[in-house]
Amino acid sequence: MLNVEQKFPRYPLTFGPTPIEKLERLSRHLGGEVEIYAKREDCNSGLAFGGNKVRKLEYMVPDAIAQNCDTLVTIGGVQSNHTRQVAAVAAKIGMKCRLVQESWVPFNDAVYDRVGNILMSRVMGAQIELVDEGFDIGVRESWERALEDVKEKGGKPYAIPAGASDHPLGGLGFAGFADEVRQQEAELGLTFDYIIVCSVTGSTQACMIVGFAADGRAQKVIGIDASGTPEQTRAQVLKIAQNTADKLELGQEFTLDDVVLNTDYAYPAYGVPSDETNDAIRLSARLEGMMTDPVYEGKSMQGMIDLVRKGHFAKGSNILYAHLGGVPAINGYSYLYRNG
Ligand code: 5PA
Repeated sequence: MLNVEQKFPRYPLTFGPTPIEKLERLSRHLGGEVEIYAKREDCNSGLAFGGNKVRKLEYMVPDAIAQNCDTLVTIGGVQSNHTRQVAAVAAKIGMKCRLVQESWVPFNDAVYDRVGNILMSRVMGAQIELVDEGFDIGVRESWERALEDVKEKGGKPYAIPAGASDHPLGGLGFAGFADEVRQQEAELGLTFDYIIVCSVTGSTQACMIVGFAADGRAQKVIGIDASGTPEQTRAQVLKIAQNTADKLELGQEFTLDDVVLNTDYAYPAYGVPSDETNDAIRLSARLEGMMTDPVYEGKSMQGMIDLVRKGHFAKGSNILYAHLGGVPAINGYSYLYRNG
């Protein structure tokens, strides 16, 4: 047990452990040689549809409160799930929210900047600035300017980087994930041989790696890159894994070998689904009633389906698909799915 909660203060924003659901019909459809389960992080909170950022923010909120901050300031694409979750958390804890939303995705649906995540962030009262800059998970000038602007206007900003990842506390939220899964494995009477996770800003995968390393499963965490800039994502995953292990005083060294990041499914670009991504979205929706999005989870779903079909997993394997949320963005792709 990493006992993250005993070492760092956590502000509860989630419902508790997320359910694990068997995807029976998808498993059978793919030949029945492996059993597929989904861990429903997409159902983790009542805060504006939840998702993977809420776990991370649970460890940042106590820090923001301790520093007497009054405004959460973060950054993402126009249909960022992360910014929507920060807006919801700010509302919940009574802080203001300032969002920089850049043109990370070369996609031009007429309603792209009006629906889904950005719609909810506006309704929740966030102050939103649209900036015409391309995709980059690193530190952005636009975000630094927003932080300065809050200060100039007499506010006290709390800086949350893209995806709540490259932050001293960014890895803590998912460090406890593996312990939670182990507990559920004991209840289900099985062990997961592989964990599939979509990766972009990196802290979700990073801390799954840290948690599953405890029983030798670090390399069983299969990241599916959705960034299209995998070298940056891979480096950030390793950096956050190491920082988090150090913070938790695990005395453990991680190397690039521990970071399994499959780069085969991010095409054609960040935020743009391929035909195969769309097929995967439709397949899991039609067999399981489980919605995934065209930016992240559709790509990891596509990756998992493709790897099963290619026989990548040994017969009898149990596979855990981490569903990290993100469905609201699908509204920004309304024309693409006009016929289903
Ligand atoms: C996101 C990220 P990491 O960024 O922790 O690697 O997680 C990838 C990921 N699935 C996976 C969903 C639904 C996600 O939203 N979203 C970002 C956003 O701005 O929403 C940080 C990119």
